[in-house]
Amino acid sequence: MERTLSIIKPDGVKRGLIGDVIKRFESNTIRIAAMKMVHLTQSQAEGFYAVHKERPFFNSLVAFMTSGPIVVMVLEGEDVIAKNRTIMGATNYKEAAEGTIRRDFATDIEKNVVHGSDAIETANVEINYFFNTFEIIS
Ligand code: IDP
Ligand code: MG
Repeated sequence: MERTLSIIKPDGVKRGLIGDVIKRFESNTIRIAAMKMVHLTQSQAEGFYAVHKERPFFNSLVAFMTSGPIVVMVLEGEDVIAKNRTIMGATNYKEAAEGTIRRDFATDIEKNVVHGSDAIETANVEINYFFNTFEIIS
């Protein structure tokens, strides 16, 4: 059993897509093991996206991620890291497969509705960034 971090980004929350996103996880036999809504500060967003700090879009990404509340979740299931990435679709919604969250809802390469961890190591780091042991329901 694997765990991954999922975020419904500020565009998804503002546009009323929380239910749509969660429905796609639950209908794909992914279990929500933890969930909360937070509004990131600048330093919290910079810390979360630290791996991207040299990228040209970093400042814009941080501004976007602090522009409103986000919903942060721990997803649990078999092969859930890859499975979530498949359900999300490609970073650029124009390249995302039919029926993925980003293809159906994203409006911009940056404002792409959801985040998902990309590997076991990053999933662990990202889950621990937002949740302590007592907040994750086994
Ligand atoms: P991912 O979210 O699909 O894993 P990453 O490459 O890790 O994609 O990028 C993190 C986030 O940074 C993306 O989800 C998106 O919001 C933003 N981003 C990535 N590439 C670009 C870009 O070329 N322009 C603007 N924003 C970008
Ligand atoms: Mg990524």
